[in-house]
Amino acid sequence: MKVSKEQIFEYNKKGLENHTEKLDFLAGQLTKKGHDVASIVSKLSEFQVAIPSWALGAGGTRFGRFSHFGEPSTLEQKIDDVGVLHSLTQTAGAVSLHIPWDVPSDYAAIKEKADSLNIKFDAINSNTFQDQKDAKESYKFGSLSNTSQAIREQAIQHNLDVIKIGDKLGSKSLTVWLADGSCFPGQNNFQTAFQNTQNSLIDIYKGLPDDWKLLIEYKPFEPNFYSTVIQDWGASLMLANGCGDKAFTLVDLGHHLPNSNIEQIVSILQLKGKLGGFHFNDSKYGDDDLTVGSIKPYALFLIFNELVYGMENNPQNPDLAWMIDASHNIKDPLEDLIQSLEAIQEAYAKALLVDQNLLRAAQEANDVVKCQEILQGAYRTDVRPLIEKARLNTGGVISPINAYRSFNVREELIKERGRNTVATGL
Ligand SMILES: [Mn+2]
Repeated sequence: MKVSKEQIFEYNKKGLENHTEKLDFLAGQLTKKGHDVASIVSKLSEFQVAIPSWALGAGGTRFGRFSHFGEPSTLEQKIDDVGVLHSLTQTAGAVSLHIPWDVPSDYAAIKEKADSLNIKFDAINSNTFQDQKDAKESYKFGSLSNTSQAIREQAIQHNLDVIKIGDKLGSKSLTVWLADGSCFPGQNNFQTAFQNTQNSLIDIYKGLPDDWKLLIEYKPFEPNFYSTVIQDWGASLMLANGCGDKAFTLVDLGHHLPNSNIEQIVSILQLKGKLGGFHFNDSKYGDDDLTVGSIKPYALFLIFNELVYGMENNPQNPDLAWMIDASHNIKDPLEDLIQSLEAIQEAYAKALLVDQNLLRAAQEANDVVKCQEILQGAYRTDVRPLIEKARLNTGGVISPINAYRSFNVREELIKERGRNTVATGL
């Protein structure tokens, strides 16, 4: 299934007049306020978010999984699906693979396919949170932190193998998320578990090519419910600092206890040059992996406001690896991802409308009311015409969900792949 340029052209014709009318009005208003509309639109066009390979199939819960039919069952098909997303939205120009779920059988063919669809290979993810078929050792009681040297060595070797796979595809970073921890008080010696993890990460770090980064992701709980070895940004940052300059903290929006101030976390990590990547999702209670922006869009905007500030003011922080880390079991996975991509772009566009000079002046004057007015003024702006324009400028469609449905993408995928396909992943 491929969406052709002709299809997109014909589709856009129908909505063009309405779009232009809305854009002209908004652009006029924004220009009067001193915004450079063309520059905002071009920043939106440039912003690319990686799609995790596992989100292309319906997500599961520990109670069950409902297939959405026509799911990709091979890596080739997963890349095809990202290609569909990218051709509609022009903002999904990268894929993030999970090993061992996505080991290519033919590297040249996979690279060629991705190139032809303008898809890059972003951060590659290792997996030591479940046992693999034929594995000698089990991760039941942890991987990089395990008390057994043989188990730690197996987990380290897996990460080194993942780096090699990523290197062949053009990835430039390895993301490590560990499920390691304990379910009951007394089960783990916290210090031993942390020190083992540090030493294991150093061994992995030594295997990184010079131009690679190691991204260390944290999460407070689940699947362990008493302690997690890398529980928060502080633990992640200590481990990254213990590895070296190429190691960074990765923030996943859903990996926080309720009401954590995530915008403050990303802000200070950028100040210290240690924010390596960001995973998007949304949640009501825990790591719910809900569609980005579906529950707390204002919180997402506040996070983006800090990310934009950091991108503009913190040259000491490297470019970030952006990835959606969400998937649900009752939506069409591709529609879910389109909604997430749109929510990300909306939050980004609104953050770009915050007048940083005006905000700084209000902060200096301790004008608390003005500070809030500036942030909420940007947030309340309907920026959708800007996003439509960014998509149109790069060959995408005005309205991705609407186009996806009118092109009958899912029906076509079911015709090609059948109803009983199941994507690899959780
Ligand atoms: Mn994540």
